[in-house]
Amino acid sequence: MYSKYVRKIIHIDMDAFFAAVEQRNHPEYRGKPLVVGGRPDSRGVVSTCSYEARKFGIHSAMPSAQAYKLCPHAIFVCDHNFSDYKEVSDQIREIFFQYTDLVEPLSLDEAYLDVTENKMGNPSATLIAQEIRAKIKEKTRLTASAGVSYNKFIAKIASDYHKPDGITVVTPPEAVDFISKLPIRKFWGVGKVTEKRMITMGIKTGADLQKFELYELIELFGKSGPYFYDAARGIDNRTVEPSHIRKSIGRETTLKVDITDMDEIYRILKEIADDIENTMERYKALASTVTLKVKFHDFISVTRSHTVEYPVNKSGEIMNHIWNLVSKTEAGSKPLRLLGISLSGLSGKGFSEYDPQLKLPFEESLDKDF
Ligand code: TTP
Ligand code: MG
Repeated sequence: MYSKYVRKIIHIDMDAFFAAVEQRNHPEYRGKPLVVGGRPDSRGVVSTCSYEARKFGIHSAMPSAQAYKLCPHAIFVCDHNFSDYKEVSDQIREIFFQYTDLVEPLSLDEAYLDVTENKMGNPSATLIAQEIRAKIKEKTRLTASAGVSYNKFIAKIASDYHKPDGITVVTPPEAVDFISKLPIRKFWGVGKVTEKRMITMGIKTGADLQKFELYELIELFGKSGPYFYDAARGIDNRTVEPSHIRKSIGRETTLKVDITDMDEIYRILKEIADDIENTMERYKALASTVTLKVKFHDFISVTRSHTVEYPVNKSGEIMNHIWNLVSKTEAGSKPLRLLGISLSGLSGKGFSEYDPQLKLPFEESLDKDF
């Protein structure tokens, strides 16, 4: 038995979510490679794909054209049936709330639950997770995977461990061993760039990370150092936050070819700003900080932020600030491969309500380093 202060956290994540909904709704799609996302003849990317398609190497955020090359006979669903996905999302959420009010949705198909104390008075988080998975299957005819542990970090990684339709339980005594086997990419905050850097330092797995002293990790990774130190030891005290308050609204685009032309840079940023204006409108939000992100051809990313005197939400206003920030980078001389804008310091009605629409395919790579 563990101390009563040990928390019981479940992370639930639906399997191949959009693709699974399509296969459920269209029996003729079942058992086949299926891609949901942009058209293969466009610059669009894959939102997700069925497990049959994953065997061909297709994955989220990959250009649809590349997915087509890998598997020309795959079924491409390019019109999003968003209301179907939202309906399932509401159904699973209703199931979560039967157990606890401490539910933190991360996206349409994914949530953390703190079941340390739960409405059923059930002391076993593992049994609760199994019940939830069974109820989801019964109600939606779709499968979900679950991770059960004593903190968010491990529960989330665990839910991925026996996907699809699996459950993984990691108890406190098992945690350090579990983490030692993880590829470094699995750690939250490790995107492509950090992964590359870590690998050059010989850090490939959790075990490698565990060898570093706290001061060494601070030297190497600055303010992320203490986070990596704790994570490697299975320490994560973040609480499950019931209402997921959006902290930023942003969008980024990886360009088809690297560019230096300032007119072209302006045009693309304006397109992004227009898109963000629409989202801000939906949220009825205003933002006090405007951030530009650029990634150069050598994969070096730079962000520049500006906190504005008068909060903004219109594309024109956003562009005024962004264009100023562009001049503080090497854009124009050094070839660019990615452009992004993000607004934070949000205020106003509506924005605090989680909006899954933000995780649609045109939102390209969800770079964890941003
Ligand atoms: P995920 O849970 O990341 O993926 P998934 O449910 O499709 O597959 P898995 O079995 O590995 O969990 O994302 C949930 C949904 O969010 C996914 O079905 C489609 C959407 N999505 C995008 O639109 N763009 C993306 O880049 C990602 C990662 C997901
Ligand atoms: Mg999922």
